[in-house]
Amino acid sequence: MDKQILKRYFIAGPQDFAGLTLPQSEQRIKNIITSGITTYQFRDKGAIYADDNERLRFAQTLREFAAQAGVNFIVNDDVKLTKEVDADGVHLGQADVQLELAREFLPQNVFIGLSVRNAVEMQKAQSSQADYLGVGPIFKTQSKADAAPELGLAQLTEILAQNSLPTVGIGGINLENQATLKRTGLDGIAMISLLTQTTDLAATMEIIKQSW
Ligand code: 3NM
Repeated sequence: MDKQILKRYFIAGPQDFAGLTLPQSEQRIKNIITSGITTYQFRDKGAIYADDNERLRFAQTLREFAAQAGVNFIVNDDVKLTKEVDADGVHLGQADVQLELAREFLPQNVFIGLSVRNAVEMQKAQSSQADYLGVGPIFKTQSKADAAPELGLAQLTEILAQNSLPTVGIGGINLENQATLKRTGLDGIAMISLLTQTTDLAATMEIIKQSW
């Protein structure tokens, strides 16, 4: 896997656009996909669709849009959907379908990301079949209700010292702390609210691009 694609990693689903309709969320995600990100992760926790077909169509539309924009498309958790939309990758949490099973189920060229939340998980992940890791939460996040305790910069640096896989950092990343993270050895930053809640997407992306 080319770790460059982790640089500016955007995550979102309809739940990240409070009060917007599905078509409105779709448009917002499309705007962010073309703003300068390198990867988009489709993560639709708790989203309400009319039926499974509507969800599949929504994911398929964004998958095709990302492909046209030259942005990698990763599905959160759902290996079946990953295959259905021919995604570039899938991202799994520690409690999701086991990595080995996902590896067997998915075509070989589909890469697999794994969330790690502490030193023990980081150690175990080194001998897993993960292609890349997501480590966090680094800072306090408003975007994930069941997030683990924040690592903070010192613990993040310590954990990264035992890591040899491509790794993206996540959790509470904002315009003030993103540049500092560059010095920890991460390959990229994963963001929800920094991009979904900005009032000036182009200016925000310009600042991020100076570091990432
Ligand atoms: N996963 P924001 S933190 C989806 O620690 C997610 O694994 C996390 O959102 C983890 O950029 C998180 O708004 C939410 O803080 C990140």
